[in-house]
Amino acid sequence: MTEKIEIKNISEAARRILQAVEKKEKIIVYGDADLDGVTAVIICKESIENLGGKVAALYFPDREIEGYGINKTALRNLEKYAPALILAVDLGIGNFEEIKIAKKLGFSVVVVDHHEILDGLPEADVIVDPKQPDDPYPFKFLCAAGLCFRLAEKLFNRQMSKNLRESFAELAALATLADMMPREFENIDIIEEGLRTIDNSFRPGLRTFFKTDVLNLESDNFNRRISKIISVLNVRDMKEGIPAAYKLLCAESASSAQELIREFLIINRERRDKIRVVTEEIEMNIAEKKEPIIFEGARDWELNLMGTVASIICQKYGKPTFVYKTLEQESQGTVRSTEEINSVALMRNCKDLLMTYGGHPKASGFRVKNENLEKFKACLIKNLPQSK
Ligand SMILES: [Mn+2]
Repeated sequence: MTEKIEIKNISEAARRILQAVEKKEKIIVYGDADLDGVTAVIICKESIENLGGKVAALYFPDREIEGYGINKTALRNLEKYAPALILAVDLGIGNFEEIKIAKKLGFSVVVVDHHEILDGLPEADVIVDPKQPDDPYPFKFLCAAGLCFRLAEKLFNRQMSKNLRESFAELAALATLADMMPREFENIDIIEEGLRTIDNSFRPGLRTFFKTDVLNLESDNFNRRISKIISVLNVRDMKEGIPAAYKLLCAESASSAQELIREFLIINRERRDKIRVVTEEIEMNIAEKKEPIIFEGARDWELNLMGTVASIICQKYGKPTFVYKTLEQESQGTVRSTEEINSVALMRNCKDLLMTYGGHPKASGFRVKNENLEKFKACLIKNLPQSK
């Protein structure tokens, strides 16, 4: 039998985590606060616990306050756990400086990410990211939860219980859909496997969507229900460092799950109104401009709306769209781009003007000092691939 090609370093990551479990090292699971990150964190946390390990802390950076990824505020908050193993999921691949600091503080760092590789790799102990140029694994488009599902398979070495596997597949399926990964190859398998059991999920936070009329759906269209579930789970609400989606997916009873869902539906409605206001403001701003990109920001926009707003504008106008919130010293922004223009590659041309940047070709982000905003915009326009 031929040896199956593996995702680069996935066995190494599993080995390092198992070692931490065995030696009773403290483990911190550190993930992005979006649905992909949250589900990736849950898969890792429950894997470690089922293997007899202890998770000392979970950490989700608050984008409004700390920004994206591993950041200095977070490291200051986590310093008290060192020495410990940080398992960073759905982020980390662009955190060169921060991972260096983490290592100095006494942390080991394992990164499981699926974002674009920037200029080289951070100095983490183990890096799993299928976008690494020398990763032989043929499929490059697993979401972070999908990668963690594969990592869990390694951790359990075919001894994963049926229940656990079903539950992880459900989470990975939702994340694959929510992160809008291409529906091809392995992703199709994950989606099919996960959606097969989701209506009977052992998680009250999922089962409740099917067993009650909490969504108020007149029709019983399965696909509509799934996209409704994802929109509820996508609610950007963070309390005491825990994202809403985590609370719901880990809810312990049907009644608490129902209560949370009702709360999130209200938050989502308010959010939709806010999105409409910002979108209209941008459309007025750009009405007179004839620029090849859309580059708009303000001080009073909420950072957590920027992604959705940028998606709407980008789709409507067909131009790379940079939407940012201006803070005291710097601006933080979200990018949505067209099929033709890789936003990460475009920003790479301007990286000297940026504090950080990264993400996916069609969806990414950046941080820039306010004094460099205009230069950054000019640089982007200058570096646009010439079309037609
Ligand atoms: Mn992701």
